[in-house]
Amino acid sequence: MFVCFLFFGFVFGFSETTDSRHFGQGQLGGFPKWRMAGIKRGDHAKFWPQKENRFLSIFTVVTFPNGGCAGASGDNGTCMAARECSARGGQANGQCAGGYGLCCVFMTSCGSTTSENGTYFVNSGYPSSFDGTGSCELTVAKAHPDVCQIRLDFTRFTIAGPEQINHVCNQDQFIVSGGNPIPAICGVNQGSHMYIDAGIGTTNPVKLTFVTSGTPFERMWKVKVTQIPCSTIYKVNNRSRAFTISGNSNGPVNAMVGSGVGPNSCANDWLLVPCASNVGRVQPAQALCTDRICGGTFSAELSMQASSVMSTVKPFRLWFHTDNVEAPLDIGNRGFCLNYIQQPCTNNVM
Ligand SMILES: [Ca+2]
Repeated sequence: MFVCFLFFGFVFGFSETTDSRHFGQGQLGGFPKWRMAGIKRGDHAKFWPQKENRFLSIFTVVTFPNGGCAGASGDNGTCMAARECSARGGQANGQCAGGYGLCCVFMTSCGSTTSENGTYFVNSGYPSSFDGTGSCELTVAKAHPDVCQIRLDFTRFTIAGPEQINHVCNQDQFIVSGGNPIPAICGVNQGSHMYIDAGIGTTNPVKLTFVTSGTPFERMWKVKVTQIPCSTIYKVNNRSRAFTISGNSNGPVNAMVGSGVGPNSCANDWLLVPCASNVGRVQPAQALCTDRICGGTFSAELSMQASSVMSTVKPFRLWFHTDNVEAPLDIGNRGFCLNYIQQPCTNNVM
């Protein structure tokens, strides 16, 4: 089937090196590899520090923060007293705070609800695989009204992949509901992560659901669920200025395109989408398209107006080129993120 490739949306962080990468033939129904700027593992250790007292004797009081800790199993947990860990449904997993606390790991599976930051959501029978059909749901309630994002880290994520023709997840699916809309994904996504906008204040809980169906398959998942307060620096920033690849991007910058000379061409850093054109543009007899896209606005034309971009060049590939030079104009660049869909041309997206 003849299909077009449609690119839209963004937020993608990157560390620049001299590089030219291509992101080819995306596995629709799989999940694009996202890297967000400014996020580190373990940042949840800064999550609402509290104090826990433990009395050793009448005269000695030892206090330690309920910070993040590395459990003996390698899983991350929260350092707390044994009785608190037990009361909150966690499992002690090694010591922390110089032996005065226990690293409390929260791990749960189908049909449960959690409000514990850093909970692991695993398949039934984990660490064994799961080869059944049905629906496995975790409800994530906010640990605090100030939470407005949830990060999912796919420590393990293997479920049946999409069908081979239209790449639709028609057997297994991982579905996020209750937050901002996210397409269902499937296949192998181990090592990837996902952010969910959970809204401000007390909102409906986010639900994470694995639906398994079809032929027998050895499935396994272990998803770390981290709750991110709105005020923290490790929250993914809003989508403004979310496409900034070249040019002085500390203020509004138009789209820059092509490899020519002049201030509006892409001579340093760029995305390359073969023969890209804006969706909705009335094409002249001689089709106009560009390859390189950079600047502060995502569009295949010189414009301050962002646009979805399409390409009909197969195989579908996306290159990202950088030149290892940031000063003076590229220092404020934040990178990019693209959503994409494969679109049958019978849909006439032109
Ligand atoms: Ca550069």
